[in-house]
Amino acid sequence: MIVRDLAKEILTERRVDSDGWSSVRLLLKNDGMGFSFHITTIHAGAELKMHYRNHLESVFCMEGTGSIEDLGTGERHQIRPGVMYALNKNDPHILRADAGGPMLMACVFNPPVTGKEVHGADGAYPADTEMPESV
Ligand code: 9YT
Repeated sequence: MIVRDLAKEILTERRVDSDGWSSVRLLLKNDGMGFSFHITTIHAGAELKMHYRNHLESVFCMEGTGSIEDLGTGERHQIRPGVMYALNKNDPHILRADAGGPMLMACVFNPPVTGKEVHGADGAYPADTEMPESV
């Protein structure tokens, strides 16, 4: 069994900070679960263009409000606590947090990320390889 405490792990190398977000990767590839599990904070007012070509991702909003724009269809969906989105088609998207405060999200990636990935210039994480600390 694996038991981890966010309040402790936030102080370790599991925490990754990048432009507009920070994340604590509570489960990674080397935990052997077949997915990774992250608690991610999207900073207030952040606008993040992403395209996970190599990963499927599901996200559940626990705190805060914002929106997600599907760049394939042009649809924009409101995000608030209790809303989940799944990028089941590797959908390119823009995630926006409202200016009033951050969004707190629980995120699952399949295949799992391995460690310190941050988004490349194309908004993706690389396919399953050992990652540089930043790109
Ligand atoms: C909400 C969202 O896009 N989360 C992505 C996960 C986070 N950026 C991370 O841990 O890499």
